Parts: sequence; C-alpha cells; structure tokens
Amino acid sequence: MKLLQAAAAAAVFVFAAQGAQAGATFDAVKAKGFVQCGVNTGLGGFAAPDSKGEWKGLDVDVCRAVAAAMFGDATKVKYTPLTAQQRFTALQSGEIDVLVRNTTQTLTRDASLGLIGAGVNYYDGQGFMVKKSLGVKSAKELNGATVCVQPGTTTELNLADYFRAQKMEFKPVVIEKLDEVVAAYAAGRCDVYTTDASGLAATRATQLQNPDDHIILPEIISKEPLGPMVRQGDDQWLVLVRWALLGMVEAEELGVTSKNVDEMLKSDNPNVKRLLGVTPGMGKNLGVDEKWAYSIVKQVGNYGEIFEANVGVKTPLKLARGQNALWTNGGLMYAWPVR
Ligand SMILES: N[C@@H](CCC(=O)N[C@@H](CS)C(=O)NCC(=O)O)C(=O)O
Repeated sequence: MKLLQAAAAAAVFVFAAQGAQAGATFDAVKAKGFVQCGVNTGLGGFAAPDSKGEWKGLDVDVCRAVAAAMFGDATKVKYTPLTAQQRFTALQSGEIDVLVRNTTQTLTRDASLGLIGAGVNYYDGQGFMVKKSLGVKSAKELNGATVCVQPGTTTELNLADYFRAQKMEFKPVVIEKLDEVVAAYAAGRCDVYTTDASGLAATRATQLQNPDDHIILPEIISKEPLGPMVRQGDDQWLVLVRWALLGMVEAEELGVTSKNVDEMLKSDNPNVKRLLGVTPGMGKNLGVDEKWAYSIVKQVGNYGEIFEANVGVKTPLKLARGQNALWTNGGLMYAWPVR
C-alpha cells in the first residue's frame, strides 16, 4: 500500500514537473520582450553581421519572423553566434530560446538531445569544393585527398560514409572555427573543403579571395534539411516557431508579399483573410496577436522574398530555388493549412 502511494505521489510529481515546463520558454520570452536566437558565427546569406553590425540572412530572418509573430516587431531579437559544437549545449542550457543555424534535422538530434526540430527553412545537401587548379571534375576523383571539415557536424559523418562507399581513402583535417577551416583550405592545407552546398556557395562568395578559382563539384552526397530547433517540453513555443516559418511559406503560396500585404487585407480569399487575421482565430490559437502573420510578411517578407534577398540568384551566393521552390513549382516548400 505504502509502495502504491509512493508510486502515485511520484506520478503526480512527474506530471506537475511536466506541467510546469509547458509554456516556460514562451512565457519567459514574452516576459523579457525579445527572442534570444542562436545563429552562425558568420555565414554570408544565412547569418552574418553587415557593415553596420546588423545581423542579416535567411536564418536571421527566421529569428525575426518569430519576433514579429510574438511581439509584432521583428527587431525584438538578440543574437548569439555559435560554432557547430557549441550550438546544442547553448539551446539545452537555456542560453538561447531558439537555434536557427544551418542545422540539419536528423533523427538523433530530434530524439535524443532533449531538443526538437520545428521545420525546414532550407533544403540542402553536402558537397565538395576544390581549387580549379587541381583539375578535378568529380568527387569520384578524390581518392587520397586531404579534406577540411568542421567537427560536430553531419558533414563529418557523411564524408566518412561517402568515401567508404566509393572505396576511396581520405585524410580529414578537422577544424572547429569557420574562419580557420576556410583559411586552411585557402592555404592548401587540404585539397577539398566539404560542407552543405549552401555553405560552400557562401564561403566561396564571401570568404575566398578569388571565388572563380574554386569549383563546387557536381556530387551531392547527403540530405541536409536545415531548420530551427527548440528545447523539448514547451509545445506552445515549438508551435509558434513552426508557424512563423510556415506562415512565410503560406504567404508566398497565396501571393502575399511585403509590398502588397496592406492591399491584401482587403482580399476576399478566405485563406488570405485567415492568415492576415482579418478573420480572427489563428492568432488566438497560437497565443499571440491576430496580426502575427501580417507582421511577419510586412516586416520580414514571405518565404520567396527572404530566399531571394539573402541567398537567391541576385545575391553573391547565386543559389537557385531548386528544392526550396514551392511544391506547386516542383520544390519541397509546402505550408500546412492555416485554419
Ligand atoms: N548542416 C550541418 C553543418 C552545419 C555547419 O556547422 N556548417 C559549417 C560550414 S557551412 C558552419 O556553418 N560553420 C560556421 C561556424 O562554425 O561558425 C549540421 O547541421 O551539422
């Protein structure tokens, strides 16, 4: 009997502990008035400070969208630059509220770190970059190469898998800091630099002296769905981050842009009316103002706009929409119904 009582008491305790967790991050963010966002240390197009010291990029815009949804003000964000190895500890410890740092959603990360993925803001895959002067045209010619790679990444594991599968040898040069790994590659300490293809494009365009001296090889050896992560245990916060992202995709699907969003408030389309809060309900569901998506689109943009502004063909990265096109255009970006 005593044992049963003890078990019941323990069960109540566990329940109460979980209850106390629910909404903890959401409430804390609301109370302090800004989102602490973990980002890259400086990856052009994704997250890097501009000449005025303002953080810019596709990941940064996700942070800003969350702030716009929460506070109606995309500027209510503080940034914490993190290396690949620091990022998960920073989120686990509560140093940051959300991690938006070209982070691949994997089963292990989603299930075993006490963290959870909230969506995908860039579908990517791992590639290789070499100096043109090497004369290499395919990754299959890389047998015996020295390869620069950053630790604590999916990149390291994919690299080993790929070379093993191709029955090729390689020598890894593992360097934690981005600047240092790129410097090592530029100085010829390794023949190859490997990371997400978007990271290669960013590095080539923004960190190497003569971008044209380097080529990105055609092989893409992995799937890297990059997206925001939060801590497990606060579903309200998870849901807000998820829908800040999906709201930008939905806006693009509906043709709502930062330029026409005020016009669109007069739209007859029931989907547009719900998204922009003209028909109320969605904001209430999320626990924020009905103008959550209006604020995102007005201040940050729809998904297509943030893609083109940060990494698109008219930026130094020159990335095509590819897999990041809307599903209606043959891509993978697909908003769940806002209803
Ligand atoms: N998507 C991969 C790789 C992410 C990653 O850390 N990539 C490197 C190369 S682009 C990077 O962002 N480095 C920047 C830094 O360390 O500050 C992952 O989640 O493990």
